[in-house]
Amino acid sequence: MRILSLRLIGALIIGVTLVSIASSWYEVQSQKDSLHSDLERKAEILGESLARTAELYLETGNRPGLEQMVRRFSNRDHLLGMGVYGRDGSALVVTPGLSPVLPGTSQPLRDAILNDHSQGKFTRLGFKGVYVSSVPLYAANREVTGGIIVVHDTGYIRSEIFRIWSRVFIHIAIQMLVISAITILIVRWSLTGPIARVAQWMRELRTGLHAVRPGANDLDFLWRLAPEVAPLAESMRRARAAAETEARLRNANESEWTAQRLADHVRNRLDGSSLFVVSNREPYVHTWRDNAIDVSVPASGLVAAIEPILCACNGTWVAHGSGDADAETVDSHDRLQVPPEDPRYSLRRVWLSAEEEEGYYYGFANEGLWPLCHIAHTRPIFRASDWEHYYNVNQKFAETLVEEMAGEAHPVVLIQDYHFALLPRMVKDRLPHARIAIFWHIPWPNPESFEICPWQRELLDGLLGADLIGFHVRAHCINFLNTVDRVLEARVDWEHFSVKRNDHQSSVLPFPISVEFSGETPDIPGGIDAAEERSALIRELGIEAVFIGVGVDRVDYTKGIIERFQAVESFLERYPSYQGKFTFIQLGAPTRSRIKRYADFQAEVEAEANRINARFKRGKWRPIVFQFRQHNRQEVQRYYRIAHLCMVTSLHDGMNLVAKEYVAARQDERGILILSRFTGAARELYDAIIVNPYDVKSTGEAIARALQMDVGEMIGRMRRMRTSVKEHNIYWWAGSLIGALCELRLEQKESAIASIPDRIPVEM
Ligand code: GDG
Repeated sequence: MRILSLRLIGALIIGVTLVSIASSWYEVQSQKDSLHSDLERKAEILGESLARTAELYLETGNRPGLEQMVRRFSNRDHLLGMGVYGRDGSALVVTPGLSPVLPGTSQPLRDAILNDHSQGKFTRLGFKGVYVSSVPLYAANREVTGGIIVVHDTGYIRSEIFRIWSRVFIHIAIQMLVISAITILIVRWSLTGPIARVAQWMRELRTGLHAVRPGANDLDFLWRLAPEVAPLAESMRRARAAAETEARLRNANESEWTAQRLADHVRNRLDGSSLFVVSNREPYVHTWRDNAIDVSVPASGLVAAIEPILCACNGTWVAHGSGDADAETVDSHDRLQVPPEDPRYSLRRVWLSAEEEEGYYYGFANEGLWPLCHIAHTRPIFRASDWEHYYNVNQKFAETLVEEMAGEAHPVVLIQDYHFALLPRMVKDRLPHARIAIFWHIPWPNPESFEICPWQRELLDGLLGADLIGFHVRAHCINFLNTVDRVLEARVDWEHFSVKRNDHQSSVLPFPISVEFSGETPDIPGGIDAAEERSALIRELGIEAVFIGVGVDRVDYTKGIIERFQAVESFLERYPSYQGKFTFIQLGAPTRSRIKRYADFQAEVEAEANRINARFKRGKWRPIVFQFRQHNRQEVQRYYRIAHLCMVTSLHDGMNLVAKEYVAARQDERGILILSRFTGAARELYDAIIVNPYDVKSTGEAIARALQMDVGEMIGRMRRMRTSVKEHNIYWWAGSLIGALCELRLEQKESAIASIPDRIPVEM
C-alpha cells in the first residue's frame, strides 16, 4: 500500500508540476513581452525628448547645458546613462563610465544617423542586460547632425521574472504538500481501511473467530470482489462448521449424518455411476426483477438433501423450468451449472406449455392425485384431458432423461413425487440397465379409496417400472402393496416388501424424510433469549399477548388449519383465563391458488380467523393472527424459536416437515409440539402431544396441557424429540434411500433389504 501511495503521489505531483510550469512559463513570457514593449515605448519617448533638448543646446552652442542634461539623466529610473554624438560618431558628451562601452561607431547609432530613424535594441554590456535606443539629432534645416544614445538597465525585468518564477515554485511546493496529504488520506479512507477490514474479516473466518462482516461501504468499494468474497467466506464458514461437526462426531464416536458424510457415503455407493434426480420443482429459479435476473432457491428440504449428493458426484437434476428468466440462463442444451456461486452439477430444464402445466400439474397431479392420496374429504377431479397432459409430460421428462443418460453404463435415477408416477416405467422400458427409485412424498391411500381413479392400473404399472418405491412410513407401503395386489396381476412378496411383475422386481420400502439438524445453523444466532425475541416480535405485530402458539403451512385443505383455529376457539372458551393472553399465529403460504378449491379454502381460512377474532378480541389482543404470505426461512425460524407451542393438525400428511423443523429449531429445549396422529411424523415424534384434529375439543385441551406443562417434562420431551430428529435427519434419509437403491443394483433383492433404515417406524 505504501508503494501504491508513493506511486499515486509521484504521478500526481509530476502531472501537476508539469501543468503548473507550462502555464507559468506562458504567463512569464507574456509578462516579459509586456515589460519589454513598455521599456521600448518609454525609451523612445525619453530619447525623442532628450534629442530635442540636445538639439537646442547644440544649436546655441551651450555645451555646459548639454553636459548638465547628460549628468542629470544618468543613473536614474533604470537609466544607465546616455551619449551625444556628432554625425561622424565623435562623442560630444557621454555619461562618465559609459564612454568605453558606448563608442560613437556603435551599430544602433550608425543606423539611426544613416536611416534618419530612431533605433532600439536589447543587448548586453559586459554582464549587464541593457536596452540601447538611438535617436538622430537634427539641425534647424532638418539635416541630421548626429545622434543620441540612451541606455536603460533591463535588470529590473529579470528581477521581475525571477520574482514570478519564485512565486510559481512556492505554489508548486504548496500544491505538492496538499496533494500528498489528500492522496494519503484518500488511500487510507478508501483503500487501506476497507481492505484492512475485509482482510481482518477473512482472517477471522480463517481462524474461526466470530467473524464480523465489514459494512456495506467497505464491500461497496470492493464491488467486483464482494460477490466472490462473500460466497468464499460462506464456503469457508460451512467447511469449517462441517469439519468441526465431523471432528465432534468422531470424538463423541457418534454417527450423525452430515452433508459431507452423505456425499462420501453416496460417492462410495455409486462407485462411479452417475446420479440423475427428477422433480417437478427446480432447485434454482431465475426470475426478472428490476431489469436484472435474480436467482432464488425454493424453500425446501429436498434441495438441502439432494444438493450435496449431486455436488459430490457431478450429477444432473432434471426439472421443470418455471422461472420467467429460466430460458435466458441455460445453454443451447437447456442446461446450466449450479450452484451459481460454485457450479458442481448440471441442472437440465424441461419446458412446459401453459396448457401442459395446467393439465399435468394443476389438473391431474393436484386436483386428482393429491386429494385421492390424502383422505381429507375433498373430492378428486379426474379429467381425461388432464390425464393426457400428465401422460405427455411424463413422456417428455422420460425423453429428456434418456437423452441425458446417453452413454451412461450404470445410471442411477431418483424420481421425486406424485407428478411422475408414469416415469419409472417409461425410462425402464428404454433403459433397462438404469437403476430407478421413486419417492412418493404424499400418503398412499387404502385400495378402496385409490380405485376410484380411472387410471389406477396405468399409475401402478408406471410406478412398478422402478426398482425401488419409497414412502415415508410403513403403513403407506402396506397400502400400496395392497392396492397392487388388488388391481394388477403381480406377485406381492409380503415378507420382503416387494412386487414381482413381468420378471421385474420392485422393492417398496419406508424412508421417513426429515430436516437438516444442526446445533448452530446460520439462521439461528446463538445466545438470543427467546423471551426477548418473543416480546420484540409481539411488538412488531402490534398486538398484546403473553403466550404464543404457531402454525406454519401452505394454505392447503389437508393441513387442518380451520380445525386448528376451532381448537383455539374451544380452548379459549374452556379456559377463559387465557383470553387476552394466548395468541395463535398462523403463517400461511399461498399455494396453488389457481385451483378453485384452494382459492375457496384460503377465503374460508381467512373468514374463520375473522369470525373467531371478532368473537374474542379485546384491545390490542387477538386470539388469531393469520399472515397469508410467503415468509422467508429466517422469518419462519424466528417464529419457531419464540413459540410456546407449535400446532401441526394435518388431516392427512405423508410426513410433515414443520413438526421436525420446530423441534430442530428449539436449541433451548423448550416448546411443545401438538401433532396430528394422521401425519407420518407422529410415528416418530412420540413425545409430541398427539391429537386427532377432527376432535376439536380435545385438540383445544392439548393447548391447555401444553401451556400448563411442567418445565421439566417439557424439556424431557423436547430433548428426546431432538435426539430423534438429529439422528434421523435429512442426510440420513437421502443416504438410506440412495444406499438402498445402489444395493439393489449390486446384489439385487437381499442387499436391498439389508439396507432398509435400521429404524422402521411401527405401524399404527
Ligand atoms: C409434501 C408432503 C412431506 C411453509 N410455509 C412457508 C414455508 N413452509 C415450509 C415449511 C416446510 C414446508 O414448507 C412444508 O412441509 P410439509 O412437510 O408440511 O409439506 P408439503 O409441502 O405438503 O410436502 C409432506 C413433504 O412433502 C416432504 O416429503 O412431509 O407430507 O405433503 O419446510 O417450513 N417456508 C417458507 N415460508 C413459508 O411461508 N420459507
